[in-house]
Amino acid sequence: MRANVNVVLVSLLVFLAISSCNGGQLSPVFYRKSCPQLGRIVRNITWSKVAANPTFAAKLLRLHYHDCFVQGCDASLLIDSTDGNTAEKDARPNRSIGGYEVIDEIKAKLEEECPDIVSCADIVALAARDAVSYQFGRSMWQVFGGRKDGRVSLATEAARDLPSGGANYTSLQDQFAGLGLNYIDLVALSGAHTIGVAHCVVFARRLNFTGKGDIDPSLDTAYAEFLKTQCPSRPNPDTTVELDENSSLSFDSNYYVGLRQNKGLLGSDAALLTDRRAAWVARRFQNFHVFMARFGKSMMKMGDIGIKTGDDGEIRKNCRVIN
Ligand code: HEM
Ligand SMILES: *[C@@H]1O[C@H](CO)[C@@H](O)[C@H](O)[C@H]1NC(C)=O
Ligand SMILES: *[C@@H]1O[C@H](CO)[C@@H](O)[C@H](O)[C@H]1NC(C)=O
Ligand SMILES: *[C@@H]1O[C@H](CO)[C@@H](O)[C@H](O)[C@H]1NC(C)=O
Ligand SMILES: *[C@@H]1O[C@H](CO)[C@@H](O)[C@H](O)[C@H]1NC(C)=O
Ligand SMILES: CC(=O)N[C@H]1CO[C@H](CO)[C@@H](O)[C@@H]1O
Repeated sequence: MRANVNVVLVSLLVFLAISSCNGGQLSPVFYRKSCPQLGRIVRNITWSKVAANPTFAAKLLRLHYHDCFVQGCDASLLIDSTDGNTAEKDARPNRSIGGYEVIDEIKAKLEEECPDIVSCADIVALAARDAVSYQFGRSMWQVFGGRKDGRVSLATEAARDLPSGGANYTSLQDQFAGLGLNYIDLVALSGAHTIGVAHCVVFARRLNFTGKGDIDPSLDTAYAEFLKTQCPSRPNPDTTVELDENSSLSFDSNYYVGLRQNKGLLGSDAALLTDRRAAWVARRFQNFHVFMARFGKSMMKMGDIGIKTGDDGEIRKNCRVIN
């Protein structure tokens, strides 16, 4: 009798854990019958792309984030602008987004193997997971399927919905909360900045804080001097700096180590230390296993934002064009 109660309790907890992750709309077995080779195809192409060019990991991860934060995870970010419509991808915060060609290649292969079955939004979620996972040789979190592709993509919404690199803690927390993400998700997902780069213009203000050539007091002084050598006052607009110094190709917890030394590159990174609870979480995430477990969970929550199902969306044939 006691054992039965335990079984029921455990099943209930597992059920709650799963359903709280997907809002009940996405499924871990969504394509099991309709496209069983999906996982293998996405992983194969993503891994070979990242193996050939490790910077794709950051690009594909960021692609999924930008997609989900604007209009929900519906691949609206992949739509190309047309004569009458400036799409999300051409909005200012999107300028340095990349990885579209990887998604195109995966989609083309899937249209050969299971035509009209797999949404671009699900491909983006899978590719982000696989891009990060390549270095570990196994999938680091689960991706559920069932997202439909959206039919709208507007530059104005990208500018409104994506937090800026200079955002303070209050506005970051508000923007995340509006999407169902709490402060732990905010700290965990900011850890994505353990890979990739940022352009000088994004953090230039921290090196000339009040317009008198002074640096942002929340920035480590030696690090600020280093940044000034990388980003002179009129930098080449293409110049970039590693978000996680000396470790921008390795998905690890070094971001949190640097953050606590006031070497978070973006104002939004540094802002995490201005809140007591967030700073405490960031400290815990210096442990890679603690960070990674939560990062996967938060990615699943992020992958659940604004899901479109049924007639709210479509399965695009070409990820760049609405059917
Ligand atoms: C907390 C709010 C966030 C802000 C304000 C923010 C802002 C930025 C900015 C300004 C850049 C540099 C872009 C450039 O100069 O090219 C960047 C890069 C990046 N962001 Fe974020 N981000 C945030 C959250 C996230 C999240 C949630 C993810 C993914 C889960 C993410 C993943 C990345 C990656 C991987 C890069 C490097 C891209 C590359 O190297 O191509 N960011 N972010
Ligand atoms: C993986 O991709 C490569 C080339 O991109 C191809 O040669 C190989 O057959 C693929 N393997 C599987 C198992 O799909
Ligand atoms: C944070 O930024 C928002 C938006 O820019 C601003 O309205 C607010 O006053 C700022 N809060 C603090 C505490 O600086
Ligand atoms: C700092 O900003 C001010 C005002 O925008 C500008 O006049 C000055 O040249 C800048 N200084 C440096 C070192 O970039
Ligand atoms: C990164 O490497 C440079 C050169 O080796 C070194 O001076 C710097 O301290 C390193 N930064 C960190 C955070 O380890
Ligand atoms: C994919 C991409 O980079 N799209 C656009 C982002 O913004 C720049 C500059 O505004 C455009 O040149 C890109 O085509």
